[in-house]
Amino acid sequence: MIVRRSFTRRRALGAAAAVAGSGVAARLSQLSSPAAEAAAPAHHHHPLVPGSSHSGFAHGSTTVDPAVNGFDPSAIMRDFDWGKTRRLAGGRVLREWELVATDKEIEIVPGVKFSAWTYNGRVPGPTLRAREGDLLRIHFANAGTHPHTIHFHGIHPAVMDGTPGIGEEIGGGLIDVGEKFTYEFDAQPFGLHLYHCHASPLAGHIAKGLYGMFIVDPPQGRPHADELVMVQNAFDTNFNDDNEVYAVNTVAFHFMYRPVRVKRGELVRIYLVNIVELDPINSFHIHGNFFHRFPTGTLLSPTEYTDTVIQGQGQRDVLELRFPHTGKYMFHAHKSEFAALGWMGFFEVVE
Ligand SMILES: [Cu+2]
Repeated sequence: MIVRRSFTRRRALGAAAAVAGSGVAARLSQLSSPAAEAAAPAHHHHPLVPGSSHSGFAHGSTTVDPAVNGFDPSAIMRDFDWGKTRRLAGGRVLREWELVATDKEIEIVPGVKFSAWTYNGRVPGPTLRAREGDLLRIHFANAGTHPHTIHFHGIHPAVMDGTPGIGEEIGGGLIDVGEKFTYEFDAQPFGLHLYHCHASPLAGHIAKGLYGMFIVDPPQGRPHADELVMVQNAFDTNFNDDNEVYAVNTVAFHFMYRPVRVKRGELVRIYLVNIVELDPINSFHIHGNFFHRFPTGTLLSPTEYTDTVIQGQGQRDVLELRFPHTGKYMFHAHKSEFAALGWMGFFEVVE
């Protein structure tokens, strides 16, 4: 008789062979021998050393074909949606977006599917970007199979908050299947924010993929830079209230195979958000470089010069750096367990 134990990342990855019935375990162990190492307490070597004999990445595995999902984590990194704009009488800029919630199966590791709920068919949703003081209208349509909302971080009237039970008198609050609502508010304050569904159970709706980045630029803008979007996310593939797959922009290990190419000496600005459910913290660490940290992006001077940042859920930071040397540098969660389960990648610094 075959006893099938449920697949949990903490106990099963170290013995992936014992759970061969689980596609996730099999795929992850195939992709990543460091995962197995991280889960095995007897091992003490660093699981993240690229090219070491313990690294499983050079064995022909690759990332998910972007054509499968209809979105590409690399493209998302430099994709900013400024909306449809027009100038109002008085000179103010109006920005408008259409966001549609849909159910969609996505692939988060080659061979591992996840039944997601999405904004506009992608996880994370589009990175909405505005300038402080703009008037914003987000036309939301719920084409999914559950009631949803869009809850924006920022400063706005209660009825525009996307919270169930609030704003129902004007058609807001929870937006039923087939219903629509337009959120309208001013872009403020400048900084790095986010949006996500606020239907309950909240953890369930966020974990399914209904979130995205919301950037408000300061009125005077920020210095020109190569700007990168990094949404730290994770997936509970078997609904056991524990994540099995971690990533930046959804596809585990994607940036191991498609390094983020940047220019030596050029200013790089990273918009970093943690939206991971079910874990209290996440983190970002870069090898061989240091960055300036602007918490929430709401002040124009950095508060820290470091190489690691810890974030709770919903926390975000703007990070700025210049790479003085060419070459490949890892970035990964300095929560090694998450790194081993997909949250790691490379910068490739070129002349
Ligand atoms: Cu929802």
